[in-house]
Amino acid sequence: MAFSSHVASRLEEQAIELPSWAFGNSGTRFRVFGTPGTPRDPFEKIADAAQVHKFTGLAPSVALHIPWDKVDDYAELRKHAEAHGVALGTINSNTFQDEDYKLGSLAHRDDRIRRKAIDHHLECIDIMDETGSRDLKIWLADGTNYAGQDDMRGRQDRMAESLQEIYARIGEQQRLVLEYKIFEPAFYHMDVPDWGTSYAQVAALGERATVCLDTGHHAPSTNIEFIVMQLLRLGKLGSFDFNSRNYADDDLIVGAADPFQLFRIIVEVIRGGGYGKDGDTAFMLDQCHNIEDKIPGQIRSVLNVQEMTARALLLDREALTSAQVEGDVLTANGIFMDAFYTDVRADLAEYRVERGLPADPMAAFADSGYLAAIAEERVGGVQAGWGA
Ligand code: AOS
Ligand code: ZN
Ligand code: ZN
Repeated sequence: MAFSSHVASRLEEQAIELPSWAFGNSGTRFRVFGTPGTPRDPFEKIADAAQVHKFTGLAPSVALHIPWDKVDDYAELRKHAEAHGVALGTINSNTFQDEDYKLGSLAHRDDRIRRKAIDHHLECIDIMDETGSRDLKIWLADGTNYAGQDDMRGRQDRMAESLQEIYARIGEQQRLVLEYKIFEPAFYHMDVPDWGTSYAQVAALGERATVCLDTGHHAPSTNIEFIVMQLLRLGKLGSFDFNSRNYADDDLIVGAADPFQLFRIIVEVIRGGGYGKDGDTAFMLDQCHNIEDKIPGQIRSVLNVQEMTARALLLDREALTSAQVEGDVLTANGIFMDAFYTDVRADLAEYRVERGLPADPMAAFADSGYLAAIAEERVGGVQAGWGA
């Protein structure tokens, strides 16, 4: 069985943005393991990211993190990316690695520090103008560790003011995307802990401000697909940071821990009009490869997303709707599960070959010798690591 032309053409609409930081070394607070051939600069990170696109056709853009990916000439970086067949994507700001930000950034009590954090975001927007990026993604580490440590209401008000100033500088074709996270690094309260807070903040800004949903940023047993449905319903689901979590913000390979959850999420994205040409919800990865090779780790990730998207596209919505109308609980659930349990791997292999891609991108990349080549070439310099 091959995919229907409808499913095949819907699959062609899929584009997944890769995080530049996935190609640098990372680990836990206990140890960061290096790999031979790890990129030393943003140019090498982009060259590695381009490999993922080359072998899968799924990852045409790369997100940057500032200042980790700071360069002197962004036009040159953009040209370099284009020469490698990819584009520069979302610009991620960083207000969590500077001594000044110990007690917060956009929500800080001290005007000087708040000014510095706002200016950093304005600089990120200048960079977006040069890289041609659409989205500024803001994730704030702001929060407190102890009850009474600071006035939560005052922090919320200051954050709103800071965001307003940043939003005022966002171009007509650009968007501000605000990510939320339940905890970490702050352990009593985060200033943007949940989708409701992110929604309230971006709704106050305007149309070009939306929410970023990182799948690893929720309490255990949260129904994430419900949040996806609600944000799409409200027209505010700007993007995903996809990854897998077993315990906290694990940043493991998407679809590894719970493929069924990924399937349920994608079903809602399609249902809500956020998928492909229908909408503008960006699919991004936010992952770190602590012990596995990074490029194959990213290849596996985008393939996992594609596999669950194919299954979600197979859902018989007409039959599902009639079962729902009939109130036939078990038939409705059975139809849903049938789509999830469909093995699409052979069809995807055929789909790829028809488009000039390798049937098995993991094997083709392994055979390409790229990892051995970069291990040999990239001698000297300092390997990029999480935070650089
Ligand atoms: C942090 O937990 C968030 O997921 C952010 O998206 C962050 O910018 C990214 O993970 C890089 O550290
Ligand atoms: Zn994230
Ligand atoms: Zn995270």
